[in-house]
Amino acid sequence: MSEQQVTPSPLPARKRILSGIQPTGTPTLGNYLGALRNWALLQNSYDCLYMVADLHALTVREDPAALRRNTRELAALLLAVGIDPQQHVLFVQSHVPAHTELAWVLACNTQFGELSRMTQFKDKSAKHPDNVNAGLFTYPVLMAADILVYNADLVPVGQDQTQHLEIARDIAGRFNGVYGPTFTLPEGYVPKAGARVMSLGDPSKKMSKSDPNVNSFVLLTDNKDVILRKFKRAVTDSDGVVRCDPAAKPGVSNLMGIYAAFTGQTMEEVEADFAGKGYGDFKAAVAETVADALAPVQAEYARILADKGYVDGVLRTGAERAARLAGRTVRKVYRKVGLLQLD
Ligand code: AQP
Repeated sequence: MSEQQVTPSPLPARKRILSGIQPTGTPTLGNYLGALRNWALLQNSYDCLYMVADLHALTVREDPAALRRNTRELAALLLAVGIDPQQHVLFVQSHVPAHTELAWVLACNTQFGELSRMTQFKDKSAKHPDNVNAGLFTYPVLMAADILVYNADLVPVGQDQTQHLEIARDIAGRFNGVYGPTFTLPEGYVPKAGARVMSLGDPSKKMSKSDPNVNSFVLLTDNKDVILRKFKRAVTDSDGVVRCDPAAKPGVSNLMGIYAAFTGQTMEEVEADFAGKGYGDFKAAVAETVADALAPVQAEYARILADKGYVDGVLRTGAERAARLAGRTVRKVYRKVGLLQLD
């Protein structure tokens, strides 16, 4: 055999993706279809950083014990949907101080006017008029820091978050202009199958885990009976035909979207399958499909959550790896803006 070693040519560097989810409660079917299911798939093509965004959750008053519990449970759920902590990085935002360190510098490079135009600030302050705090206002700066601190190339965004990505790009571009090339300008990544799931109680609103109406959402941890009951009560219309028409039939169209997201069917195929059948049969079929799809995730979740030491170990390693990447950016930024660094 020849002594000569064959050096494999290096693989092309993969693009980096960052995404986060707030531990404001148990994720819903909306979080799953709109984000988590895609997060697992993206791991095949990108280097992924996934974070439990606990600092963002503080913009709304959270019960401290619930926040702590939700944070660990959410990490366990992310592992259960298939996030691979060996190949990718899974961490909790507050475990990596570089996010808040960078956020301050970025805040000093963000204009009051641009933050005042953010629609989410207007929406959330209307929703919580008794707690319009400064964190709610500067939230987009922290989000920009989350993205820029890792020089993420891509950020999966839903329609409601495009404004946040825009402001992150604006801040990065401005900083690069003043201090020289520092940050990668992140692009939005629109997932191929990124269904927006609407509330079961009011299909004009998105399904949200913090909705006070528990019948408006399906939680990823709901058992089959609960899922069947919630879909049975879902708001539809009086015309009794399973047909997709989001403007005239938002409730039925939403249920069709959920069904199609799991079966992989087109809306036409769903319509054909339920032609001549009533809403009762249709809702039961949607509920069965959802419950069957969630069952393996739920079993895996229970198994992982039972091993608290494992979950915490994953988060500790994830924080160390994230901090190494993020620390480099913060040091560079501190140097560029003129903060004295000691040898
Ligand atoms: N209804 C939805 N349909 C599709 N995608 C959704 N996402 C949220 N709701 C839907 C996506 O889930 C990811 C994580 O969201 P988040 O928890 O960080 O914040 P959110 O968007 O505010 O989600 P919720 O459930 O509505 O939380 P609360 O009630 O706390 O405000 C994001 O990618 C989001 O697009």
